[in-house]
Amino acid sequence: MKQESRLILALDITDFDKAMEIVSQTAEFIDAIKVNYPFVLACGMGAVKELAQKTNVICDFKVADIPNTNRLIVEQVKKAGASGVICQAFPGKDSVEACVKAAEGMDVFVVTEMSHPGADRYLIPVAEDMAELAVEVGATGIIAPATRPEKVKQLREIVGNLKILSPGIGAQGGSAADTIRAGADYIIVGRAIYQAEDPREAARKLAEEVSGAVQ
Ligand code: NUP
Repeated sequence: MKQESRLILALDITDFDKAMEIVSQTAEFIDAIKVNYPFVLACGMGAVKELAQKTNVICDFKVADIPNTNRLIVEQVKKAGASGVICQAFPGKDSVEACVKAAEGMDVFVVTEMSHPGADRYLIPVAEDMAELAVEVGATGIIAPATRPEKVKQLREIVGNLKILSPGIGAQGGSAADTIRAGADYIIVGRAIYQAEDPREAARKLAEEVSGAVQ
């Protein structure tokens, strides 16, 4: 995945034409597109294949099953031409390992602590351990919360040079510059771009903010 703007667009749009319009408006400022269930359930894996021919696509399927099912899911993601997949850590080492193995070189990002407030109950207490798991299994990187930049900094200490992708900018309250300064490699942004009056300008401003914060 290229590392130029360090901006990943979260394409949580259920209308295919609208989604493609946002993609073409913002393409200049985007390193990759992250698709999630809203887009895939509405538009199908065919739409993912189409996007993957134009740019890097990360499938945010938060894969969280037994190893065999995880393998089957990741094989489909690979077949669609995506460059990465996001999986959950909580099913355990064998499940995450199955994702890495099936990915065969495709990027695998492991969710640690999620960005929303409710992460306090189950995820925040075990986030460091999840980051260690990502290192153990040879994942490409982790997902860490832009809503808690101090946590991004702590998790960076654990994951070394693994990639850190951080969602939670804008609509969830996080700051792009603070997140990058805390050690994230990429920020993931959805609503602050696709709901903006001028999505291209919103993406351009975020890319500018990020480049100002990169040391
Ligand atoms: O902890 C996480 N927080 C989060 O928001 C892990 C995620 N994968 N996401 C995803 O990032 C979320 O599902 C959405 O696709 C995107 C953030 O979107 P927005 O809040 O910028 O609109």
